[in-house]
Amino acid sequence: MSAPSMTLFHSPASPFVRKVMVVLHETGQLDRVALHTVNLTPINPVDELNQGNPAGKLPALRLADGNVLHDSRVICEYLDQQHVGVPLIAKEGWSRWHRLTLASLADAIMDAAVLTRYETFLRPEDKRWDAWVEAQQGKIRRGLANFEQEHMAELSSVFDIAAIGVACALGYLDLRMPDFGWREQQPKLAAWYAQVSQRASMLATAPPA
Ligand code: GSF
Repeated sequence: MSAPSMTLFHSPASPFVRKVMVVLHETGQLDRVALHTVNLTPINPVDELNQGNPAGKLPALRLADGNVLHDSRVICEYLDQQHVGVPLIAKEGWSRWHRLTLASLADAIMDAAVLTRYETFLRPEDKRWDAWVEAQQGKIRRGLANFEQEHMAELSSVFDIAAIGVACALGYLDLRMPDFGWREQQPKLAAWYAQVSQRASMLATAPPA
C-alpha cells in the first residue's frame, strides 16, 4: 500500500468532514488520505488551515502537489472522480441537478445546526439571541419534513451524495441536539436512518459521543 498522497484537514465532530470520510470509505480510497486533526472555532482560527483555504473552515483537502481543495462539496466530487466504482454524484442530466439539490438541503440542515451550536455553545451567555436559534431550528425542521414527505423513496433508492449528506446531518443532530426529537416527527426518515447508519462507512465515521 503506497503512502497517503493527500492530507485531509479533519475534525471528528464535523458533519461536513464526515461526508468526505463516508465518501472515502464508500469508494475505497481511505488509504490515499492522511488525516490532520484541527481543533478550531470561528473565533479561534488555525493559521496552518488558512494556507490555501482563507475562509479557514474544515474540511480542506491538500493534494500531493500542494494545491488545497475546499469545501466539502468540491472535495466529495473530486474524490468521486478518482475511483472506478459507480459514481456517487451523477455527471450530467436531471438526476445530477436534482440529487445535488437534495444534497444541498442536507448541507443547509448541517449549516443551521452548526450555527445553532456556535450561538448556544460559543457565544457568551449575555449575547445569545433566541430568535436566531429559533430561526435556524425552523430551517432544520422544514428540511427534515421535506425529506419525510417528498423524498424518502429517492433517498432509499441509492446511497449517493444526497443520502450521505442526509445521514451525516442526522448524525450531527443526534450528537449536538440530542433532545431535538426529529424521529417522532419523521418516522420514515428514522427507519431509513436506522438502516443506513449500520453501513460500514457510517459506523467507521461515527462522531465520538
Ligand atoms: C462548511 C464547513 C463548516 O462549516 C463545507 O465544507 O461544506 N460549506 C462548508 N465547517 C465548520 C466545522 S463543522 O463542520 O463543525 C468550520 O470549519 N467552522 C469554523 C469556522 O470558522 O466556521
